[in-house]
Amino acid sequence: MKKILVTGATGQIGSELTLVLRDQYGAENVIAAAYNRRSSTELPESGPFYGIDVRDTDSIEQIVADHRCDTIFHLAALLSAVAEDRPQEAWDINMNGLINVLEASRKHRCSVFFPSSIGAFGPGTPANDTPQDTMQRPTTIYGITKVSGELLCDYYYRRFGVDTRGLRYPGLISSKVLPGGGSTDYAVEIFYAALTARHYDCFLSAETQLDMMYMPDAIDAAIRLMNADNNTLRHRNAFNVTAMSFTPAKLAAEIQKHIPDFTIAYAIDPVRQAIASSWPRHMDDSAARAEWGWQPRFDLAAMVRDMLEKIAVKIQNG
Ligand code: AKB
Repeated sequence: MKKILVTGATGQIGSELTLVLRDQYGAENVIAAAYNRRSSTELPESGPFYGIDVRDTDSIEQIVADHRCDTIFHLAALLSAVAEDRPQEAWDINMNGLINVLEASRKHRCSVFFPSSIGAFGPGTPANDTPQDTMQRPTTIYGITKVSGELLCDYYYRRFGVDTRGLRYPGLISSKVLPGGGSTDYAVEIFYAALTARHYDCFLSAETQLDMMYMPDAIDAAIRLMNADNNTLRHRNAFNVTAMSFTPAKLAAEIQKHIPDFTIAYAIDPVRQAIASSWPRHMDDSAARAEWGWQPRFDLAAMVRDMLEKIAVKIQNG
């Protein structure tokens, strides 16, 4: 049976991934670690939980050694908008956290999952059908840490044989957890606004087109990649993956099919707009499909239907 450590376990991906892994592998075999231990009661109550700072080398190594972990999902990181506000801290957390995890993995022979992002691309990258292997010159500190992370994971695989694997996630949409400081957060906020105020002021322009994915697909992709046959992987660390690609206007129109009196207006945040405008509109994810069978389940219509149902229940229950 696998022994898994999840860092950033109380974050946007971690909160859901940890519970799915506990279901699949047994609660005692999935160790959750997070900086903010008070932001979840579900995780500490359902299995082993540690409050740690990923920049602290010793505490990561201690957990890996004590629990004899063989796999690490390293999710702890600052997202794009908050990283732009605190660039030095973003470099410190995103890069030193990763190297600590890679070092612990080298010493204890763990496999590592590292989430990269559409943020690893920049304005010089082809924006449509962005190839798997292409120019990467991001202009944000978040993107710089993601490209560096991809390269560092490649290096640990080639130099030390650490089984590192990763995905370039698009904007992620979850009915359970609010995102914290990303440039694609509008695609979650809009549902709460639609169901409560029937109106949303969007911080990106109507025509800003970006790749997106519903969280069940994002979790399935991470687990599927980590379980893929090593011999079929040619890219390993930074697979383009997408499930849908839309603009705020298109998302609003889809919501209006369910809530006809919903309205949207645009109050553009120049920082998040500049970040989003530097990212691809639609990635080519054929390498992920060919090498390990990536196949999303949710398109725009299915995601909107499910989000509205689930968030309505959440709002009703307070
Ligand atoms: C962000 O907006 O920072 C993230 C991402 C696309 O990586 N959602």
